[in-house]
Amino acid sequence: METRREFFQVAPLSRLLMIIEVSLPIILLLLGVYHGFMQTLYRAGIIQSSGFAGINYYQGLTLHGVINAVVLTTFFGVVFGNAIMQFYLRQPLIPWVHALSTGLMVGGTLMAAVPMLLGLADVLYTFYPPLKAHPTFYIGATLLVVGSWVAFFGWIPLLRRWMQENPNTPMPLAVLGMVVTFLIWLICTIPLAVEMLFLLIPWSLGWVQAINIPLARTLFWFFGHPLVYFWLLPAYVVYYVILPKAAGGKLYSAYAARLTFLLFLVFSIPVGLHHQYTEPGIDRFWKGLHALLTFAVAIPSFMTAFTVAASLEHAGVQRGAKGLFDWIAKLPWLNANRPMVAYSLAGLLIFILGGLTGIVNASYNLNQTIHNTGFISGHFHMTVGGPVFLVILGVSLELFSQLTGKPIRGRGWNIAVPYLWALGLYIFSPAMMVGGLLGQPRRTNMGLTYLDPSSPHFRLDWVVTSYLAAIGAVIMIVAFLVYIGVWVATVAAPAERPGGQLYFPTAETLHQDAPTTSIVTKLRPWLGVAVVLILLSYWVPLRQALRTPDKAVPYTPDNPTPAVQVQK
Ligand code: HAS
Repeated sequence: METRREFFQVAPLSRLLMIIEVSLPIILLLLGVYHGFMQTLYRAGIIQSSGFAGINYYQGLTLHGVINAVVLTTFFGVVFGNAIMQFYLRQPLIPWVHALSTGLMVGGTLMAAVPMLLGLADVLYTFYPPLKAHPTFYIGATLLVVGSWVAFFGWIPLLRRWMQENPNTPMPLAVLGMVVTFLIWLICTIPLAVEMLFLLIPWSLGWVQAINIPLARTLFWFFGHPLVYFWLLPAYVVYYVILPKAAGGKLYSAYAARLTFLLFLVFSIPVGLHHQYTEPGIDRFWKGLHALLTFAVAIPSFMTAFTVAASLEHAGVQRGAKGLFDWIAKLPWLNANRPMVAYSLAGLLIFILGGLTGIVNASYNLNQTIHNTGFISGHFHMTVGGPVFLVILGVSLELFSQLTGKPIRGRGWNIAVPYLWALGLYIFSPAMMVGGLLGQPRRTNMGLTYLDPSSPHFRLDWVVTSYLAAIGAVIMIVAFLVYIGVWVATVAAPAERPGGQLYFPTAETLHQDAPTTSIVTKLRPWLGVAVVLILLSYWVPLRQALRTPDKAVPYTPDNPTPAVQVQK
């Protein structure tokens, strides 16, 4: 049973590195969020170019996607993991490993930023061919990933020592959640490394002229879907470990929570072909198998919906709720001293629609209707832009406050952020989804002729959905600006306690936790099943992709992204 613990004092070097890890992505986010907002104004025809200083549609979209979906999430996964490991394992990080990891991540990010800002890497956050970037983009992205691996490798000796010292205690739930998150990350970034080292980097350096596009895309999506669970699982750690306590109750079942994380380890990787249903060269059987496994990966999220709702209901009852739904009203929605409740509840409410639309996407036949339409943007903003983003914002501010010793300022404003964001997103995303169902494209740089009543391509219904999406985006940008205001006020506040005192409120479990003999306290069997499933589901598709002949895609420094040039 997990009980409340005292804070853990972080060593000075790790404290400094963690402040960098938590602050740098928030600073970059100013650029990332700005370019997202510009996309919506551009798509509604309110502005004619999607950014300042001549930044074009694809460049702005690349900055938006790479900063928000890749840089922010990777830094957050690492700094949150660093905090969880130190707090629950009660050990400091290994200083040189921590310094190496942060150095690689910061260096890699800056290296990738230069070509993006110069317009030499307009390849979007999905960066697969035929779009091509300057080599420094790929090398920078690779260093960012390697830095996150180093962080993970640095946790293993701590974990081993803890297990030797606590042989009869199951791994703390938060630690299990983060270890599973990074195991998924480690496995799924291996195909990405292969794509980078053997396909993309030689091709962008001009060492080879031709590239196997289906193979590169299959390797990318081998990484690309598990990636979303690398984003999601830290949020689940917060929902299972912190939220029930902050809401005034207990975790309904630690056993269910452990099983959830382990099921993600098994099912989150062999599903990437659901992004490639429409691509030729891979037999339908394998796409069908991945569709089936995609439905399987929704099961741990359904379990989470049940377990978290039951924990919240318990919290409501502890706070005096009587009837069937009274517990909802009794939750501390507006308690400014427990901001993680507001950030978590808003994220969960968004994820109901975000998750359900994922199941629509997974259906082989429904996918034919919505693939590459605005529906997909609607879906992923309600997942990565909803629960994931809000947990990142809430926890980053809390970590910054703990690391610097500065109290969070503007607490009332702070809890307005998630609800405002949710309101904006509940306008933005459904508008994108309805637009998608009406045929509105997901990404478009085709002159936006649908906005011009004199054009034969004019579509009034698309104008309406584009404007609604822009209205939602205005509300979201207001929420983000309020958040930045709270952050700046916090930075400006004088420290009130020594910096580096980590503390996570930790929920006890209502039903007994699993004994150490239980299968849900072991990692190896689940890892074994995961590897077998990956081999079974990817062996043939990769062989099929390998058979495709390489295709020459012209590359010159003036024409770094040929497909974009063609569309223009
Ligand atoms: Fe997805 C495309 C299928 C989850 C992100 N997804 C994307 C893309 C992104 C993305 C970024 O099968 C676009 C990639 C690109 O650029 O092309 N997705 C799924 C499925 C799930 C899913 C089945 N996706 C996510 C998550 C993401 C994410 C999570 C980010 C973090 N997705 C797809 C498919 C595509 C796709 C296809 C490709 C489409 C195409 O054609 O291109 C599932 O994991 C979802 C399961 C989730 C649930 C929801 C459970 C609800 C919960 C909330 C409970 C609420 C409570 C509140 C407790 C079943 C846990 C109660 C409280 C009160 C107070 C009342």
